Amino acid sequence: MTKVTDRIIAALDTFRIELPSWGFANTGTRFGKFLQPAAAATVDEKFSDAGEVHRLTGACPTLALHVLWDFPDGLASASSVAALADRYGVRPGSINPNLFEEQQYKFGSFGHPDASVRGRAGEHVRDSIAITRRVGSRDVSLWFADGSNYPGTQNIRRRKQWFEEQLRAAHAQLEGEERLLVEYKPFEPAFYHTDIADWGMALHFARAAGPRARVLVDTGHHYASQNIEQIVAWLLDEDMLGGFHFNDRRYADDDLTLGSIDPYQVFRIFHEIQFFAWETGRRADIAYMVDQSHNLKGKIEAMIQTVNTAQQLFAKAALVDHPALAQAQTRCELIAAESLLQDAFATDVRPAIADWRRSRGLPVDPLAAFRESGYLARVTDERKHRLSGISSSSYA
Ligand code: RM4
Ligand code: MN
Ligand code: MN
Repeated sequence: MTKVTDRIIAALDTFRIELPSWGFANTGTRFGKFLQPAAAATVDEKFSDAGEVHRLTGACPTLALHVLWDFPDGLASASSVAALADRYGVRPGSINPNLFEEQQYKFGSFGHPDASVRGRAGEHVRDSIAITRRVGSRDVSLWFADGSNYPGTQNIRRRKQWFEEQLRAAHAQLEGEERLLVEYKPFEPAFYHTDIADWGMALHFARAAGPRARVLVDTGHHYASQNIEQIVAWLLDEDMLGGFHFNDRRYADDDLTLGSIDPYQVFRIFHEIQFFAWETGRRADIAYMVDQSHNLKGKIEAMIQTVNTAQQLFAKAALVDHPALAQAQTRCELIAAESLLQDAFATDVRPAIADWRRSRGLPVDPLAAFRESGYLARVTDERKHRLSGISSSSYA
């Protein structure tokens, strides 16, 4: 075995990607949905589809779940959801509370000026932590739609303080290894201010919450051309990087397939993580999650494509010669340093990934294996009769 193959195999053995349950369901844009007859409608079907992706890729043992959509009876749904894990070979992953869909959240949740709404939002997060524990998961992933649309309409400082209070109270509910992940987003659905607009605010709130809170970086939640790998490097150095929501974008929060627009950026993010591990001897505890919902592509195929791309970019980043890079940086040898990244990025890692798959008893081409498996035809047949009853007019 060559050294390149060894490095790639070692990297892939540590690399696990969590898929989102909502990525298998019919979703769309604010203009409408294009319904797919094979889309999952129940949590059982979402586990089944995720199980298929894991069976073919060997890299996706957990499924991110959404409290409102996947636990219709809250905590009472937890044991039936946990049972699906045994059935489909995929464990529940991060638990995502929903603090944005109900009418009461029109003007916010943790940042709502009405204390009773804030209180109910806090209860929902408390329930979500209980669900997390009951299904044997660890991370509670918080994303807030909170913000305002017009200057002067909200007290930004008060809202910040309410967030601090609520996050501290939520953190106090954690036990053992459980973590709170705090996600930021600069705009949408609020278009004047969002209460957690960037990584600095998320870092502040995670610290205010308590020692088991970390920042979640959604790659689509930045202004155009922002240097995301620098944010990642800073969070690593502060021991505050909790996880990712991966997707790609060209304009805003486009939720396109990972690496479809700018694969070099994903590579640079993975490079910062692996460079950190080499330099410090510590592997950061990072939840790699996908946050994509495919409106046009086949959902399961798009997930397999995503995993494949993520593995390729992670493997390429594992090829950067770290000692040589450290030396070139110290000596300010710019072209030498830059070329170490470019050479790794240009390496064709597909043969080594194929070796890894073969040695783990996985199909060498998971997408082809999926197309040959007959799974899509089977579930299309089982699920298509429901299409007529589903509305195509709303987002979720
Ligand atoms: C947001 C964000 C969250 C996701 C919601 C529905 O843009 O990415 O992670 O849960 O969308
Ligand atoms: Mn996200
Ligand atoms: Mn998003």
